[in-house]
Amino acid sequence: MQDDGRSEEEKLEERLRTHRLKSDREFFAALSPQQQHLLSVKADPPEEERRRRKKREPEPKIKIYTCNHKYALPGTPIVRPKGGRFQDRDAENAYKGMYHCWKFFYELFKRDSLDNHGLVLKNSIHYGKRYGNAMWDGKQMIYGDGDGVTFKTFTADLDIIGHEITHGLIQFTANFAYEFQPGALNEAFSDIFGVLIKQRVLNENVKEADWLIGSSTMLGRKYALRSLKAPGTAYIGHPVWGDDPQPATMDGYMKLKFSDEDDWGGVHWNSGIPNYAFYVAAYDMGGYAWKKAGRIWYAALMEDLRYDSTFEEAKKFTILHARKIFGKGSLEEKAVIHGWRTAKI
Ligand code: ASN
Ligand code: ZN
Repeated sequence: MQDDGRSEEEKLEERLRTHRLKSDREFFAALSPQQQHLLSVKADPPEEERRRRKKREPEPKIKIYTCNHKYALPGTPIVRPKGGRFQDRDAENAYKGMYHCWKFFYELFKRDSLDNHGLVLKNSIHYGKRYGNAMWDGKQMIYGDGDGVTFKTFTADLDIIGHEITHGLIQFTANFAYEFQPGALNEAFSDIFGVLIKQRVLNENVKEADWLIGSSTMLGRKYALRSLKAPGTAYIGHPVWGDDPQPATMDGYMKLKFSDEDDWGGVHWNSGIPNYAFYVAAYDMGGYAWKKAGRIWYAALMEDLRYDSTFEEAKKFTILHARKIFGKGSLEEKAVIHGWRTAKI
């Protein structure tokens, strides 16, 4: 396989951050909401807060920082000119992306930010040197610029921004462990809301949408990071990554170890299975996926799913919510059952 041209140091920095991510997330996930607040960006000063309150409708609170290609977080704050836009394209992408994510959860579900209490959405761009990842680290968003060979900037896809912010939402809600089946659910719900946020902005129905994650960020016209419509086909014969290993059905479940190299039990691979169940269910329902299937999956995430939930439980609770929202024997209930059955759960 071809090398992506980065130095050993750059690759090690990348591995270090990815490794830390798991323990950082675990640390934050174990805190109470009050403790999490102590460590998040402080709310606006009273004057500004009062002004906002008067308007009654909450607004997203978005902060952008630049790491200037260093690894210290959060970096230097940069401010969006009033009535204008950021000159830095990544700053603008991150800002707009956050805005769309916030609006998605507020307009559809009346949820004001990740904690439903207007948590400030903090974003650091230009993280590290040619850093090939983006993430929610437990308290903020981080975006690398990519190596320019396999990846370009990680702010290029709204579905990636939506994926990462959904990790934040999950931390405040179902709080899935980041390993094995709950880890794969963590990944799948992040992919699912990632694509839904994008589909809603583009006003695409289930047939029009491409159901891909990272099609702009991963360089090469034929390549994306993951496909919810056809897991295992997002990239084939990629010069660095080879073939997409994601299974779409439970008989292909990858039994992997609890280690960094094994992706903590294959959380980014086995997510193909619940991703596919969602896609099939949404496709059966037709129309806009965020209106019905998205609503069902959101309700299960908010009300029933937990730290150690399995695929079986995700199935059980999404069926339950389909029935609760749309009625017993409804087309929507049948679609959810069909989705999980197609994924062989
Ligand atoms: N971008 C990755 C994700 O959000 C970061 C990671 O978990 N390794 O899943
Ligand atoms: Zn993820």
